[in-house]
Amino acid sequence: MNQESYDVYNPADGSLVGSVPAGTYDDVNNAVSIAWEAFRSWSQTDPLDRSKLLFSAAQLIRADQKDLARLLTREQGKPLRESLNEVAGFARVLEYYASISGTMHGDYGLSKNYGHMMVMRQPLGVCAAIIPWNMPVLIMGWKIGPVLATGNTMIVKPSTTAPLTCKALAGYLYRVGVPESVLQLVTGSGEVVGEALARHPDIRSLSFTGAVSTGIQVAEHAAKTFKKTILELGGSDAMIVCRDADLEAAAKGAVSGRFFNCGQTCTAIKRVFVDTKIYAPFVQRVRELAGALQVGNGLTPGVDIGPVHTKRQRDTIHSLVQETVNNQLGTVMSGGEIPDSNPYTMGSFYPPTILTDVDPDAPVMREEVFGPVLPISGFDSISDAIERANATRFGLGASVWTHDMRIISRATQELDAGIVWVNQHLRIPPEVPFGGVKSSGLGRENGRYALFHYLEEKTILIHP
Ligand code: TXE
Repeated sequence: MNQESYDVYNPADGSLVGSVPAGTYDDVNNAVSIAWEAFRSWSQTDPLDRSKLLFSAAQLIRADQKDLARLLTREQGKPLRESLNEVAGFARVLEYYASISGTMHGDYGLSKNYGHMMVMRQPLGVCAAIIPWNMPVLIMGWKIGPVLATGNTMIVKPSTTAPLTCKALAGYLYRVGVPESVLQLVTGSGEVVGEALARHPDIRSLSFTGAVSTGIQVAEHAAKTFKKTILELGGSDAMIVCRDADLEAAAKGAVSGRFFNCGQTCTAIKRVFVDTKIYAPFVQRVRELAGALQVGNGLTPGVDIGPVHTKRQRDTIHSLVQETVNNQLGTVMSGGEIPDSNPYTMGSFYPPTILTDVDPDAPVMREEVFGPVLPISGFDSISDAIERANATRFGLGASVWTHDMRIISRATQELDAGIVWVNQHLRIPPEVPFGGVKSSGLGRENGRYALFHYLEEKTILIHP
């Protein structure tokens, strides 16, 4: 048993939040053996019994939502209100999969030549998940919900820097009767635990959420060991605001869609394209709304934006902004500099930043900016807007703000994205598939679509 551990710190003030074991290759090997042993009996359980366990865990989690949310805010940084929603979102995902766990039947046909033709759907076996730090709780829910519902077993590597709430949540599943061997968490670094999971020959599925560069490495290892793979690698979502849009709703949508979770959301609005006819009033309103946002420790009541999760992430964000501004590829309307005052000197905070008249080739348009930075630029025609929205290697989400059915029809067909919103952004119900195209990844999570990933078809032909 590995005894080494490492500490987890609060990004708002550097205080110690807790510590977890630093997992090793041996820990992963051991977990895989345990998970296969557990699979024998767990895969034979009745879907209804698995549903009952998921419903019970969700109920307990909802009862302790406040304590769990405080822990999430302390280790991740996000405002308490957002943590409360994320914990409730985790419970909702469990409830959703509990409600559909018994619905994945096979298929049947009768043939004169071949007899009874049946298609049986069986769980894969041992599955693995690698979780990021930005939405650690909700994303763990997306990955474990369909796995447990389908009778698979799972090994989860939580985010290295935000593993504590995930660990606590697993404890609720154990309390209601999910065996610890069915859902195991191995904490530690991506380079050791994550890579060991990706390389392991006896893991049948790998679901990864994180950076594109890491996703490529993980996918290479997974391909060599024939794992079914889901990759969710972030995005650079465009928001297109047309001249007939409800300006107030669009401005509010831009601010919440960008600054929620301190901008660290895969489907955050990362580029805004506004019809030049309404550019000035739109930008003005966005500036007013963003100016009212309170930056501070996520536990302080009234705070809207917590710290960026790590100093390294903050440095990356700031350098993309500086590179854009220094090369005159955009103008700072607000933010853009880190103030030498509280709370900025206490933790890795970054001010809500708005950049206007941003060039399509600016670094803040080209790269995924994982922080509170909103680049805005004008467009003259919807063709131009769609072309610019698609001019990125990413393709996770996009939104169009209009009530013109011709534009809605065109944009929903032509935007290269896994999800297209109309007059809203960033909302992801558990019932519908979630995932991207192009460099945003492969495969889909959520909805009954995820159940197909975790079940394999077996053909049975019975000649009478
Ligand atoms: O991600 P990493 P980072 C994007 C976002 C962000 C950037 C870097 O743009 O600025 O990625 O974030 C584990 N083998 N997204 O560096 O490293 C790691 O421990 C296997 C978008 O934090 O990809 C963690 O559990 N696993 C994204 C997980 O991978 C490895 C959410 C993600 O970390 C590994 C997060 C390896 N070699 C970042 N190296 C989204 N899709 O929303 C690391 N990990």
